[in-house]
Amino acid sequence: MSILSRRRLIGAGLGATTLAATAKLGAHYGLVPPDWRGVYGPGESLTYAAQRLLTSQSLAREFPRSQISREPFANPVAPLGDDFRKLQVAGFKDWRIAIDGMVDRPASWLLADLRQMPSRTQITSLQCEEGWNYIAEWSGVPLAHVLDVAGAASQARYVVYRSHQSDWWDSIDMADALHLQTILAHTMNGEPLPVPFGGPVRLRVPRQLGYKSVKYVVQLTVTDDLKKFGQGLGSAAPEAGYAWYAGI
Ligand SMILES: Nc1nc2c(c(=O)[nH]1)N[C@H]1C(S)=C(S)[C@@H](COP(=O)(O)O)O[C@H]1N2
Ligand SMILES: [Mo]
Repeated sequence: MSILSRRRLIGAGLGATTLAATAKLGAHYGLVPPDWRGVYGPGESLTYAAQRLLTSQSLAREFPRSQISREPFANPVAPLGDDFRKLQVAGFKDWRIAIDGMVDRPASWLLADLRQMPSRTQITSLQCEEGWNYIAEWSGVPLAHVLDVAGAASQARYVVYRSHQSDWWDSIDMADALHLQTILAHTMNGEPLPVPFGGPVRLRVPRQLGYKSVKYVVQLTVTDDLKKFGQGLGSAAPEAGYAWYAGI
């Protein structure tokens, strides 16, 4: 994109001439979030388009060890059910993560496979939309690595991810999916990721609010179209009134 058209897009937003004009430009550049028709739709489009243009490569803040929270807060989750318990009792040795959709090599990996893959360690903050946050060290496989191993298509635009908790699913665009801080975290503060924090594996998306860091991930689907999933809003979050794009 040329600097001039960048200015045009940002200028349209900052001048707030009309949100409709921004939405139109956003659509032209493929920067319209899937939930833009909601009550806050035009505003969300503006945030998403502006952040994507200005910060698509930027890093979420990383902290020194001394800043790790002594008492990280595990936000309670709905009961996990018997299937989950069985897997847990067996030490998650049969836990699988599948990848499908627009990939050359669909796969289903065991947790042990994941633990063999390259890993990145980062000390970042988890920020809930309700205002609290904590800092912890997470290690896991960069999502970019598994996308590479599976051979994600170059036309892919999003990765949809699902939890073992069937009502929890979300998606991110390729800028976040390929971002080096987006990891399938299996380790927290040097220990196997505890169940209350999403163990055995959660997707950590530190550039977005906590709800995008879905716990108990079992499936990744690469796609170019979010309309096919759920109500077509890209995530369970907008179905409950939260924004699909939750950049911080
Ligand atoms: N599967 C699943 N993932 C989830 C949730 C959940 O209830 N179920 N809660 C989300 C919300 S709202 C937040 S703020 C964070 C909380 O992460 P924490 O328990 O590590 O604090 O997890 C997110 N991921
Ligand atoms: Mo949250």
